[in-house]
Amino acid sequence: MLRLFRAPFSTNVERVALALAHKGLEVESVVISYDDRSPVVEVSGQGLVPVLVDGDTVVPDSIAILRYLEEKWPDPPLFPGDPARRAELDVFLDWFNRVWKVAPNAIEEELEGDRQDRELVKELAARMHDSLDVFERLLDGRDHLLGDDLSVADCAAFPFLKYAKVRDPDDDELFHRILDDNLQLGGDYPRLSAWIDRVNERPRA
Ligand SMILES: N[C@@H](CCC(=O)N[C@@H](CS)C(=O)NCC(=O)O)C(=O)O
Repeated sequence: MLRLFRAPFSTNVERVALALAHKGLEVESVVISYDDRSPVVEVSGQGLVPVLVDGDTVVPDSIAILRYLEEKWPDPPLFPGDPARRAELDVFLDWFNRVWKVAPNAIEEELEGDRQDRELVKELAARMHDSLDVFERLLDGRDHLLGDDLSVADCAAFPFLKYAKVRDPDDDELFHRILDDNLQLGGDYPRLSAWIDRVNERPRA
């Protein structure tokens, strides 16, 4: 049985939970609290979730886990078989993780600091809101971010973009409030709005 180390409301865990359910895989969950990461440190040598344990194999990092799942359980697929489409997916994942996420992470850092640079926060917030156009255009004429079918792009982006529409009332994490505050759809972005509903209906492991 696969074991998944997870924490409540974790965006990066939800990426994996969507992928596991899509592939019909079940996991035994080990739910940790951020106040005590010792179980996850013990198994993986670092304190972040998700971590997947498959027998003797320990895989930290959500995207590495998604790649591992695809390698071992390729059907139903979450990565395209065609090399060019696959390269496009790699570019999207890299952009999302290393470019798109910069603004909300930087706002969080500012808000947690002693003195806030209000102008910088405003600029970063505008950058976040402007990015909604990119997703709206990616969904032009198709149901998912990189094609008609669900892919790893949807699993990776949905747990962050969903805050444009949905937030559990018990979820009060600062990072998630930043997403909620700065991704409001305001009645626009019909394709993005429908995509959030579509992916949100999917099961999670
Ligand atoms: N690059 C890692 C990031 C993992 C990560 O930041 N996980 C968050 C939960 S979404 C975490 O464990 N946070 C604990 C903390 O920072 O205190 C991944 O994609 O899995």
